[in-house]
Amino acid sequence: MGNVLIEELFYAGSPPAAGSDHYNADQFIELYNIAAEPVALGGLLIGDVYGLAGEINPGSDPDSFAASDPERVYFENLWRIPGDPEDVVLYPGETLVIAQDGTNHQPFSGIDSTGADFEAYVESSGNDEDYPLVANLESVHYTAGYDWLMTVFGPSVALLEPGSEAELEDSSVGSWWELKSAPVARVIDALDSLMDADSGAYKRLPESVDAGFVYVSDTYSGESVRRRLVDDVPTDTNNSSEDFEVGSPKPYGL
Ligand SMILES: [Ca+2]
Ligand SMILES: [Ca+2]
Ligand SMILES: [Ca+2]
Repeated sequence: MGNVLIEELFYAGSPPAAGSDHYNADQFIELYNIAAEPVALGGLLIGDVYGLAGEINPGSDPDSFAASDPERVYFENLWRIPGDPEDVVLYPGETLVIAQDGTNHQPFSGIDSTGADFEAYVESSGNDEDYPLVANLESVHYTAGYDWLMTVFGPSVALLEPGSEAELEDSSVGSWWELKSAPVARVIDALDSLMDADSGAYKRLPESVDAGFVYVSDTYSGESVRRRLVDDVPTDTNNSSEDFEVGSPKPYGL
C-alpha cells in the first residue's frame, strides 16, 4: 500500500464561467499506483488536515498541530474507500479519481467527474446530490458543511492505511470542533498545500510525512497541483515543494 501516491490535487476551483464565480464542486483527488504489482485499496482512509492555509484574515496565527504534536496527523474529515481490500484494485500505472461530485461540471468548469471512481456524498447534509454512476465513499468523520468542499486556499490531504477506527484518537479544538488523529506511522502519503509561498509557518503536516508544501497562484485560478514526472514516473521524496508542480487539471491520468 506504500506504493499508492497522491498524484494530483485540484482544490482551487474554477475561473468565473456561465454566471458562476465561486465554483469549486469540481475539486478532485487522484491516486496513482507506482508499483509493478496491483494494490488493494478497499479500506484506505483519506482526509483533510486541520489548520489554516495561511494568514487569510489579518492577524490569524498558525493553528495546526504540526509543531506541537509532530507524531500525529489531525483530520477535520475522514473518508473510507468501501469494501474489503481486494474489492478495489489499482493496477500498476493506473490512477483512481475521488471527486466531490460525480457529475459533469460544464459549463461552470471544464472538468467532467462522471468518470470518477468515487465521490464524497454527504447524505447527512440533505443538500448533496448522490450521483448514481459514481460509487460513494464511506464517511468516517465529518465536520464540513453540505459537501466536503476543501478550502480553496489550500487543503492538506493524507492517506491512511486501513485499520481500526478505535485507533483514531478524538480531540477537539475549542469547545466544538471535533478532530480525529492518527499516528504518522499510519500515513501512506500526504500533501501539504497552503495559501502562498509565504505561508510555510502554517504547515499542517509534520515534516516526516511532507517536508514541503505547494500553492497555486490564486483561489479560483483553475490551477491544479500535479506530481512531477521523472522519466515519465511520478516522483516521491516526501517533500511536496520538490515533488509537485502547478498545471492545468488532468484527471484520469498522469
Ligand atoms: Ca458531493
Ligand atoms: Ca454516488
Ligand atoms: Ca492527473
